[in-house]
Amino acid sequence: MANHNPNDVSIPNGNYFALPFTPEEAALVLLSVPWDVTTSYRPGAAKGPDAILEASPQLDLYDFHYPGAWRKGIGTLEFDSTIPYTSKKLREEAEKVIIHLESGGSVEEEYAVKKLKRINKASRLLNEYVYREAKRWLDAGKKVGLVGGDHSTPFGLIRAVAEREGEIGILQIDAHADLRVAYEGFEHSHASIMNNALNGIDGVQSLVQVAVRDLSEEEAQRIDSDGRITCFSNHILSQNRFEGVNWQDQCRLIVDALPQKVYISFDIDGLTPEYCPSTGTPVPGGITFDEAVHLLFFVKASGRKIVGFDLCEVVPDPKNEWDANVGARILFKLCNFALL
Ligand SMILES: [Mn+2]
Repeated sequence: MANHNPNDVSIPNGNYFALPFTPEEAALVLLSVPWDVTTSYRPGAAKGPDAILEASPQLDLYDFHYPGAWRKGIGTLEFDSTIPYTSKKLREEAEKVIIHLESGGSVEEEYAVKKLKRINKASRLLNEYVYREAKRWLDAGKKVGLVGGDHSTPFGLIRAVAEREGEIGILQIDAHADLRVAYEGFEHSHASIMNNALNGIDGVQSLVQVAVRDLSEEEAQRIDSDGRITCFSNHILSQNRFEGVNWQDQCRLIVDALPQKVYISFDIDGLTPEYCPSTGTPVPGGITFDEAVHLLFFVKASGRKIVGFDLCEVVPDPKNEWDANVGARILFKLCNFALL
């Protein structure tokens, strides 16, 4: 750290943003979870952490909201290197299940049952792993951020944070509601993370969704009937905008719906697709990069505490760095807001 000159060109060192901190020295640690077993449309989120890590040293460290926040330390955790292999292997199984369902098969047929059993068991093990890792570092007094992976990956982190903090609210920026019940038979589908958090984690007292714009009827009914959920859908946000409500006032409405302790779950597809062209399930509409950053700032400026966060569904394009570049910049803002 003593030798780190933030004005020099950063030399990649295997850490996010090429920062010089060990996890022990850092106030915040990042856990990479390269896992995308249940992605339904276009895989690749398992490659997100590596790509973001590789793109991140090109960022300049000056933060316009909180200059020097990084000096508190952002550490990069070693992760279980078998995760991407298990993910790849199980993805092949999951794809067979999806093809089976798409061609009229059911999740009750033995062909699917056996595969689903294996996949669901592995997903539970992954959740346990993330929970243990997160708990270990939370117990050491650190904040923990997770870099996915698909949107199923943060379950263990949300659980560990909620256990520690008591009642928390989740701010979810996402094109999808992720309230499916065992989507395609996968208990821990990327499309089920918020259903699983609300049903499976006691401390999660509220969910505030932003930019949701691709929704099943069942999910819409769930939003209407579950008093813990407030959805600022893309539809509502656009309508307000067209009627002249500015983004600052929309941020106030969103943040007012959150409790004091906020966990941020950032699915990159919540942004407009120009910022995440390669993500697994892109949807037109969404909020811009600047709007997302202002919303995060507003959470912090309201006096709320950011107790943890994840960034998921960043899929790199092998031919260009843009998706990873945007991901690295969102990740840096998440870290800096969480550090203060
Ligand atoms: Mn999602």
